[in-house]
Parts: sequence; structure tokens; C-alpha cells
Amino acid sequence: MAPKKRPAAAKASSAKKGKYVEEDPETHFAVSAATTGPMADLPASLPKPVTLPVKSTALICIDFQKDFMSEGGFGHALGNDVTKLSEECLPGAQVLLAAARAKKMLVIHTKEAHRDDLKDCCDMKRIGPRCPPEGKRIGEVLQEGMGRLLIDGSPGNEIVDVVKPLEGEVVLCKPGKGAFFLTGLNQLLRDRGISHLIFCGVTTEVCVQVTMREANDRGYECVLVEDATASYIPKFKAAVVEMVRSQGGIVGYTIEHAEDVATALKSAA
Ligand code: C5J
Repeated sequence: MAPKKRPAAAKASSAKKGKYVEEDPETHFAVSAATTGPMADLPASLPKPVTLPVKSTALICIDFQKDFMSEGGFGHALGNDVTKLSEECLPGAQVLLAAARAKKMLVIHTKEAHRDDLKDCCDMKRIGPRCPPEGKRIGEVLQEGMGRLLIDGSPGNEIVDVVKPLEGEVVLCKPGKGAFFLTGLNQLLRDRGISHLIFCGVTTEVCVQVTMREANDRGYECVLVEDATASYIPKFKAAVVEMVRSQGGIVGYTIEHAEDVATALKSAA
């Protein structure tokens, strides 16, 4: 079948002429960092030490869902061994959550979650040639008790108990890998005066990395906490950690231990 033609209107005429498409790019950028209030120094971060202004720093917990961490979920449907993720990253994530909550910082939890009518799930993601076979696709049930794969409201789509959101914390459903796509996250962060983001979650090279890169383009300073993130494929996690902090920290900072972040937040003055 011949590929469908894109409607002519989809081509931005200004882009065709090589002009800037966005009139006010700065309306998308992170707000300036807080210059007052407690400051948390992370001497162990790479490629260099970073200071987190606590008032304008948020913790973002990416997709700690049964769909990625438990058997019978979407990660399992994709053919991954899901049994090792939890022990690798949940203890670190718990440490970060406790420290952020103690400092009354903004905590954001994301869930990769589609509407039950699947209107926010494109065909490419659900039934395209690289998708799992029938019975293992988004919206289908792989295992009793988990409900429909990657659908908001299904038991398997919930965040795992040990890092579950507290009342009042932001829980953001995202239909994409990046948390900025179709979610309003950028506006939320701007409204809440956030300039710095501490990252934990799964999987390192997919939703965590994509979201960090989206945040970096928007001007947020990002810190990835190594023992609070995990991948099904260890060499991919190692590569992301290297990539993030390479070239002078092209995507942001990394730090090995959640405990070091917690200590810095606790002693921030
Ligand atoms: C994936 C994610 N792996 N949370 N999602 O598709 O990383």
C-alpha cells in the first residue's frame, strides 16, 4: 500500500523558509533557580559538584509501576526479565522520597498510562510492526489480576507500594516515554517555580532518559541518581549514566548514591 501523504497544512510555511517557528521560546524555559533558602551541595556529583536550591528543586519519580516492575505487566510482555529491577532501584528511591518529603519539596510521580478508550495511544505504539503479538499488546490482558496492559486504572498500572504517592503529591499520566509530551508538566514546573530536577525511576534508557533530555532542552538542571534507577539491560543503564555526564554534562549531572543526596538535603542550610 502506498504511504499516506501528509496534508499540506502540516508543513509550517515559516519552517520551509528556514525561519524560526516559535515566536517566544523563553516562555518554555524553566524559571530561574532560587537564590535564597537552603542549598544542598552534592560534592560527589559528576562531571562536577552541583548545588541544589531546595526551594526550586523537585524530585521526579518515573514510572515505578507494576507494568514495568512485575510479572504480567507491559515490560514482561515486551520479553524482559522484570525480576531484578525492584531490588536495584527501590531502596534508593525510598531514600530520596523520604528526604524530599522531609524538606517539603515538590514530588512528582509519573505513570506511563493510556486512557481506557486508547485515544491517546497511536497505532504505531499499539499495533505497529514492532509491537508484541496479539494478547501482549497495550490494552490487552496478559495476566489475571493485572488488568489491561498500560491502561490507567488497571491494577498493573499502579505504582508499586513501597514508593507509592502520598496524598497531595502530583501523579502524572503520560502517554509517551517522555513526561513532557501531552502532560502539562512544563507548565506545572514553571508554576511551582522549579529550576532543578532530581531523577529516579525506570527504565533508565527509555522513560528516564527521554524525560531528562526533554527537561534539559527546557533549561532544567537535572541530576540522575544511579542507585535509584534501573534498566532490564544493565549495559544500557551504564551507557546512559556515561552519556548524561559526558561532554561536560551534556544532559546533566549524575550521582551514585541516593544516600548522598539525602544527606545533602538534610544538612542544607
Ligand atoms: C518503557 C519506561 N520502557 N517507563 N517505559 O517503555 O521506560
